[in-house]
Amino acid sequence: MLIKRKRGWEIPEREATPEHIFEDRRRLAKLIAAGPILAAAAPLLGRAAFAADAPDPSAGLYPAMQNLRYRLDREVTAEKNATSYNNYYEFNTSKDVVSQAQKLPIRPWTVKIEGMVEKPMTIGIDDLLKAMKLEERLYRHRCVEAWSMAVPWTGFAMKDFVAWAKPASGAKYVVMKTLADKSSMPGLRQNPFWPWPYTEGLTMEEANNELAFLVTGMYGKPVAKQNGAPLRLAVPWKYGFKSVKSIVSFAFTDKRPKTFWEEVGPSEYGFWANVNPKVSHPRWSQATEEVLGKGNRVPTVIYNGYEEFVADMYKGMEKEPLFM
Ligand SMILES: Nc1nc2c(c(=O)[nH]1)N[C@H]1C(S)=C(S)[C@@H](COP(=O)(O)O)O[C@H]1N2
Ligand SMILES: [Mo]
Repeated sequence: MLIKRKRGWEIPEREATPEHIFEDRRRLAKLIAAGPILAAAAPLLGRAAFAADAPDPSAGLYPAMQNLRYRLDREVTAEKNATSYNNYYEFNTSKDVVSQAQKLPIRPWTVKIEGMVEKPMTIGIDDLLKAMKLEERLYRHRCVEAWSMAVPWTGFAMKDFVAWAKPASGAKYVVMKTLADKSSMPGLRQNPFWPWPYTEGLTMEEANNELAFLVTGMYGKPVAKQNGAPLRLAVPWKYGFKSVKSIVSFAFTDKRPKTFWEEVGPSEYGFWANVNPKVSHPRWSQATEEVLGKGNRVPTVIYNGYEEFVADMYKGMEKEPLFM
């Protein structure tokens, strides 16, 4: 059941003023503050600024109604933390990717659906958004580096996307890839021997699990570039590296893919990557986690707290190599 209710994390300005108007006002204020020296350059500057953060054509779709089935046992992470402490290695390997990520070209953006499907196709992101039903979900996120957050994602159920894509009955996995664009992504040049594009995969059973979510928004707005605009995965019972960003293709296959991190460090990263406090990563104990923006550590729980939704899928598999 979907119920619209007021959310604590919405800041008052956003309630009163549509986002783009608010942004335009801020930009105008900045130009005015710059004063007469910039007056001559203003038309030019104005245009450049507009191109760099042009209004997102999907902005009107947000906020979407919250699905109250998915509840948190903790506070939502402050937006400024979730959008400024990021892993996005296509830009750089620090947590500070915000400024570089703004160069990510998110329109036009097309998504390929290929492999074992009834009809392979390429679809524009805005057409895909029209075909899917958006909702908001509050999800936990646990990085294998032992930090965590809780985010109001907006997007659509991956199982609805799978049904819509119509994979062949023999498909066993879905493989997702991130854009790999050398001109806008400096990380590709810094680590040229890594197996770009970033690749992740799920079994069909995992992709059809009700929790698997394809994200297009966060905090009641289109998802930020540094968080994986315009389309990223959220699989909250798995370590964060499974949640592939800026997806350009979904391929259905009967062969288990080699994922990006399995290829970079097979002794450190597995295909399953289910959150498990009892299995340490070679470099990080997984017993506890630091909550972003809070500075305290809390115990990590099996499947990141989503045991009731996902444990059945892994019955009898506890001995799998790198079942983290
Ligand atoms: N394409 C791509 N996807 C990625 C990553 C990346 O470097 N590149 N990092 C992963 C890791 S390790 C984590 S923890 C999450 C971080 O998502 P966030 O920046 O939105 O918190 O994205 C995941 N998806
Ligand atoms: Mo991560």
